[in-house]
Amino acid sequence: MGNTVSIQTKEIYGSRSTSSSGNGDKWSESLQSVFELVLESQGPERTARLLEKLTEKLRALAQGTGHCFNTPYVNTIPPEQQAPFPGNRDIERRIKSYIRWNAMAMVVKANSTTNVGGHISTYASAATLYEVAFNHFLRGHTEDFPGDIVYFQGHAAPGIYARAFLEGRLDEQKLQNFRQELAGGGGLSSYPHPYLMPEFWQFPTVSMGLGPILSLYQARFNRYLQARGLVKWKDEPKLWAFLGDGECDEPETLGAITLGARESLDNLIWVINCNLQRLDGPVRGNGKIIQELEGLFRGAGWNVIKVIWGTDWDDLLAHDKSGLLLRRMEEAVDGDYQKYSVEPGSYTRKHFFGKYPELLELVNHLTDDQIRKLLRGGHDARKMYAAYKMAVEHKGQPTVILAKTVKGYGLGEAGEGKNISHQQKKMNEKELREFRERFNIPINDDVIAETPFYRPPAESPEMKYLFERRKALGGFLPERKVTAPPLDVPKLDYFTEFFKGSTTEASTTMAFVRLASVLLRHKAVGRQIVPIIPDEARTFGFDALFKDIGIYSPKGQLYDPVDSKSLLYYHEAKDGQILEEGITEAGSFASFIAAGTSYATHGVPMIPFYIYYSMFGPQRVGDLFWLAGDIRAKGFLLGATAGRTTLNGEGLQHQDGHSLLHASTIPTLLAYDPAFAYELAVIIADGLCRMYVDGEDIFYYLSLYNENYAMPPMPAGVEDGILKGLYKFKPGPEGKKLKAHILGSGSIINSALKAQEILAERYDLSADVWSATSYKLLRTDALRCRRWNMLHPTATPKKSYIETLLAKEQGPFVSVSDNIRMVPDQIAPWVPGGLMTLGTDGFGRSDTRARLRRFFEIDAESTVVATLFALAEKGLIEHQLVEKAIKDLGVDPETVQPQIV
Ligand SMILES: Cc1ncc(C[n+]2csc(CCOP(=O)(O)OP(=O)(O)O)c2C)c(N)n1
Ligand SMILES: [Mg+2]
Repeated sequence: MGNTVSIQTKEIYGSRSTSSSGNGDKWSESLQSVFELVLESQGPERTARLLEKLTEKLRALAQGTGHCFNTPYVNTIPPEQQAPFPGNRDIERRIKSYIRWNAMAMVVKANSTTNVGGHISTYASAATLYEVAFNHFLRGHTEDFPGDIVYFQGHAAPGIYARAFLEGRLDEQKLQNFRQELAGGGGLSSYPHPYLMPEFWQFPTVSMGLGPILSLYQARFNRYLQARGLVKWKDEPKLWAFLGDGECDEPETLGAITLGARESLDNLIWVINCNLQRLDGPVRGNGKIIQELEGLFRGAGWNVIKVIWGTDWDDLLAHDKSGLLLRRMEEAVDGDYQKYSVEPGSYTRKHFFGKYPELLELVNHLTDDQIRKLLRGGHDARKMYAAYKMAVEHKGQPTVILAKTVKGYGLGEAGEGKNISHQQKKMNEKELREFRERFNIPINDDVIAETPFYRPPAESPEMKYLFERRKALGGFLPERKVTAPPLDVPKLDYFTEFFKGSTTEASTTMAFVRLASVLLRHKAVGRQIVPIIPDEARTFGFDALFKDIGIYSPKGQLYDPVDSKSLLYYHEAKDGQILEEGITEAGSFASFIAAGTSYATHGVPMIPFYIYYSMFGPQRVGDLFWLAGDIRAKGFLLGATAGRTTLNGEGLQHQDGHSLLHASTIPTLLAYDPAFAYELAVIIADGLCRMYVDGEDIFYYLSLYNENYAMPPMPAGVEDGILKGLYKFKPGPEGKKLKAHILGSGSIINSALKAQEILAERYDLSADVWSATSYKLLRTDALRCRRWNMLHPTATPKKSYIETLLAKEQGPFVSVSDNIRMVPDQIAPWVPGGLMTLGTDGFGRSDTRARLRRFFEIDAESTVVATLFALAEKGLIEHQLVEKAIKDLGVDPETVQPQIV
């Protein structure tokens, strides 16, 4: 990769006779003459290589001479190397204009009667980027081609809808109801949301930064599927991600780009719309976003194609004998360029060209209006076509295209290039007329104020062309089609070893690793499993799988691993099954999403098991969790080493007691907190069936703990309770005076069981111990019933599972878990007589489990005290007995409570 010095066209450099500084520097002039001679005789590519070599030598001599990852501020593709545009420019321009109009009309119309918002200026700046791609590059799904994968920039959605309207895929009523999804006849979602438009959108993108990272890991997942022989494509699909320049400030956008080069993802193309603006103002007013991004991407090993200037500028550059035009281009900052896009041509003449008299001469032949219309590269279909062509043909590296545009292009006074452009959603009649004139939209004066949609007649050349192009490219985009066959998932009896229990102590994490290895051997689903880990396999015991199934690496293993003689050696393989992502929860989650949506993206159902430190789950990458619901991902998330006190030594930043609450906020995520190996097996077996046989678009979160204890055998008939969220695990002894119930979950069920013994032995109390596997599911079921009862007030009321289950029980209810109290509190309204909750609210800290559990008051003794207090509160025992228990059990009533404000 030539990333030190780049050579531009002969037009730029070839005819220069004086040094660009013009200060008579002899050395500079001599170098310039030699350079021109070499260029003349050797051509640009060889000259570039020679210069690179010389620069390397110079660096060796002068330490600290920095690398330069930038090329001059001109197009990467010189005019003479530009592929000719094969389309009909006039027709394409007209189609694009109609789409522009409809996209604008959709937003203006919606906001004339509602306040639903919408964006005009993003698509206005990106129209050419999209249209050239739609007419010439983006390939649809056909019988023998899976279709290219396209991430559309969220705020450009109106333009994508407008095109689908011309294509006849969306009707006028749908457009009319843009952002009014609950209106009669249905509407269109604000942004790309597969959850809301499951046959249209494939990839949610509007939370900025998520589209880019998803596309990267999706590109790599496509390679993974091929390497493992799970798909066989004659022609590999390309992945296109259309992004904003402001979006590049999100760490998720750029944080993983080295993956693209490291794994040679030449199936990936990013198109960054560099309109120089974000929402409030310029992206880099005092600098140049294109140059900054170029440096970053080149440094990360990407192929970078800059499309800065339109064709009109080629001529000016070719006639610039002084080199001053390039210099002026380099000098002006993005804040200046933004101003040139809003001011008249006379301003640009004076302030841009006017800085050097030679440049004024260069544009003498142009009127102010012509100067104003000098196109930026991203608005020139010919330039964009050449860039895309180069990108799709490029081998060995991903490509990023940096296309310079104007935000709100074509909106004129209504918001072209202005700082308020992003928010513009209304246009007055005068502005509408100007827009119509500028883009030649055949709409009459008498109706223009109503901003009617425009679709050319079916037999018009535009419509014929549009359909012909899409037909040639295989069909329409975007389109979400689910074709995956159901999987022959294992039935419950496949997991019998987990139902027998074991006297050898084990944690639920260990049970999960065992279960995963059993599943990996299953003939129908074993190959579909995608284990994903962010560098914690050895913590969880997942390294046991390294040897057998290998870690995916496109290069295989080029070295002899230091631990090659060990059973758990670090085994990389070209067809490895594990995705070992390194320390990136965002990247790992992106892989989870790629695998979990493979049923829809590729028609190949894959089953991701993503295991990670639970603290670095939704708290760290919550937005991706939310997106997983939107995109209808399936699979299992395993939050390992969960529990504020169960993970004891790691302290405040690691000890998680709230992931289950976060997980409860995701509508399609089933959140479980299993205590025993058999619960894990029942939940996973059911999940496999619901997701991969019944076709439910749901996904699972399971807490896993690292505390070892004997795993009990499964009591009879508890499967349904496990799945619904609660069942009686161990009834208290018969013949006691008092009765109570303790709901335990995860490894803290052991506190409940020990409390059960103490209560029986010392306080003549029989406490039933229940395993609460999912407070979330209990709550949603109860809410559902309550709503139904409210809306059917005279019908026989429905009873939720929890109400039915607890109705016949006597005595108070206490819950104890290694999570904050809000997790069990979710069911409090439906527990007869209320719920006394113990939990780990407050920051964690390092200590022994025993001390931490006493500190957070979730150990057996604290549970006993809480149970007795609950009885006292109900008047069933004297408060003095509680005080006695506090003393007897050595609980200090005056210790400081964990801080919660
Ligand atoms: C994570 C996130 N933060 C903030 C926003 C709000 N937002 C929407 S668009 C926008 C500006 C986008 O600028 P840019 O990426 O340059 O896109 P352009 O519209 O200019 O093409 C912002 C801040 C968002 N959608 N997502
Ligand atoms: Mg922008």
